[in-house]
Amino acid sequence: MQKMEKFLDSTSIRDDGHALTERLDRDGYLFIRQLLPRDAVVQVRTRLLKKAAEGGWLEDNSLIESGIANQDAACKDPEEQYMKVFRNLWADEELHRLRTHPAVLKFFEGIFGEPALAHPSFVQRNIFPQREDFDFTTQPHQDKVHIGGDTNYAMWVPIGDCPVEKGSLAIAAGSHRFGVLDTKVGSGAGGMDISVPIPGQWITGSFDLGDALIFCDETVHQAVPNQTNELRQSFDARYQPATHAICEYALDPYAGCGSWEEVYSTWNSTDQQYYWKDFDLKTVPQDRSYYEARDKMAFQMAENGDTEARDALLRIVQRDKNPGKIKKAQHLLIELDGGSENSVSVPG
Ligand SMILES: O=C(O)CCC(=O)C(=O)O
Repeated sequence: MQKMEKFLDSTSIRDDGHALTERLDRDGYLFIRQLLPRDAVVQVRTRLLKKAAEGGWLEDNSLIESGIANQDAACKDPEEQYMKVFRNLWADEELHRLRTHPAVLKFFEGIFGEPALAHPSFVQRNIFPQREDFDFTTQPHQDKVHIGGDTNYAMWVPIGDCPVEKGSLAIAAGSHRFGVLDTKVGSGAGGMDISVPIPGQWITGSFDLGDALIFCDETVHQAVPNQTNELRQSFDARYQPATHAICEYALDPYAGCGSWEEVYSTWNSTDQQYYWKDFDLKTVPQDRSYYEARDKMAFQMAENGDTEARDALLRIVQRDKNPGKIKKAQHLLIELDGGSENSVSVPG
């Protein structure tokens, strides 16, 4: 693993919106200790580990709370094997309420100087340990190409203590000042990796329960490999001033997780359901140009037998609205997998 410096700790200025904004503009990130109450994170950790165990992701002969991964079940988003278990984790009502916790909204309101909107869509991640036969970690990327809308800020929170070797997030500090960088097909977020030299200085650090990392949508970031034997669980949510434009797509549940009605049918309480409908939101369509470029490259690569195109093709099958592209991606996946249709998930 490449050697990185440590995050600058901004906890001492957490109540000073002006100082936070200045630092965010300068470095592209903020690291805040105990932004979320420890107990609230512990509660979500317990619930998600139980669901992970039920899905076969944890080692049979170990305590659930230790979170030891069952390496035979190692898988990743967007594989169907992953999605089957993941949907239940993503829908968790206490997880949803953690990202709209009053302490978090107050923190962002201090920065924005107006009410903060938490995007309805967010990501929950489960990263299996790195092994010879399973090696997946999030590659360097910027969120802007995926999230769209006006400038928004991510908050990354590990659901459990996360020493660097468990796969912490790393930030290229200062990289947000260079605009949107070129991408290529890859296994990173949205099946895209950055294809040009990355500006800024890579930094990372260990997280205790409740610590949070905030960064803007043009800050390049990646995860370091999970070198423990535990499942690394985290969530990343996005926040913006409520009066700014939000991409329509950010109002939907995470891709592959069904409709809001389906998600909410699993909840015991209506607290926080459809909370964004209380805002007078300005929406903009998704800028699909980055995905269209990715898909063109992925089709070409797959036609040349390059299996690196696989994740991008799976994403087309699962998420694209164009039936012609879906059919083509399904066909190429079958060819890449040597004629097996088992691994191709067809959107419902
Ligand atoms: O948790 C990870 O591995 C990646 C997180 C990420 O890419 C994000 O927060 O935007």
